[in-house]
Amino acid sequence: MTQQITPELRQWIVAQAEAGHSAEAVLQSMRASGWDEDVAVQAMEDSLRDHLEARAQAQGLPPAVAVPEPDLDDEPLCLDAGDRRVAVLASLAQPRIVVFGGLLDDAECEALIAAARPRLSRSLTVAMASDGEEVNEDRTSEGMFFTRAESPLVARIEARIARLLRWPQENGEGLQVLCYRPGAEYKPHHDYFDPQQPGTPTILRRGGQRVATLVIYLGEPDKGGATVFPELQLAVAPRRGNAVFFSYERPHPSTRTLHGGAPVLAGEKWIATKWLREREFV
Ligand code: PD2
Ligand code: ZN
Repeated sequence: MTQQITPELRQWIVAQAEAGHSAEAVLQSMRASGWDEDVAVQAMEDSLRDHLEARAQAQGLPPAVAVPEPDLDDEPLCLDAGDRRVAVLASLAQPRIVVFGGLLDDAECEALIAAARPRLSRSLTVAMASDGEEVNEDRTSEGMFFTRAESPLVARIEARIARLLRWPQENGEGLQVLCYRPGAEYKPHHDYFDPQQPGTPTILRRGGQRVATLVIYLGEPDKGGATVFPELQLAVAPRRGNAVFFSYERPHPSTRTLHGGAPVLAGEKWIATKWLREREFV
């Protein structure tokens, strides 16, 4: 017999949480009144998620959307990315941040750098106010974009990322390669497009919002150059072949995904960034 999750049950779950009862305690009482464990867990997850979302929207936040998410359910040490196994080195649930080890091998990093190097120019950021691109003093790196599946190497890496993050390859922007020389940095920012800016509706026509970022380290500096999350006091070391992933379910600072590239102090830092959109990026 299937057990019905009624509005009354949902309200009861929310009331328990608001009264400060732990998830474990609520689950225990549901089990004691005859609820199947899986049904109870699902009912709790759905009720609390919907309740929090209603509250967020009542406060004027933009709606939450689905985001890419690697499969960390059984606390794996490694994930199958199709043609490669990728290590899970660290993860944070809220905001969702995952550090991966060995996403690319040394030869792949070298090949991406070699293909990008002759095409570098001073990085532009999307100029939100005018919907064009402009040189930005907050971003003192040099960069270039590959088009999607531009070469067999780029296509292979994109397929690996799609499998790892369980997000369609066509929802990705082209890989961007950046080089930071000593002194270069990327000041803290959010990667989503600010809904308040006049240029944003035009940008969103190409596949909706950005919902996640994967920064892959291709070349290590000798010192400095961490990817930093100032609100979390988290710094990810830029080790070659590793990557940091983070997602943001709404274009709002409440996601606490403010992040930057700390100044390179010695040597050169090379990265490839993959930004993931809600829908196919055209
Ligand atoms: O280079 C980085 O660590 C970095 C920091 C912040 C890259 C990006 N943002 C990005 O490409 O969005
Ligand atoms: Zn960024």
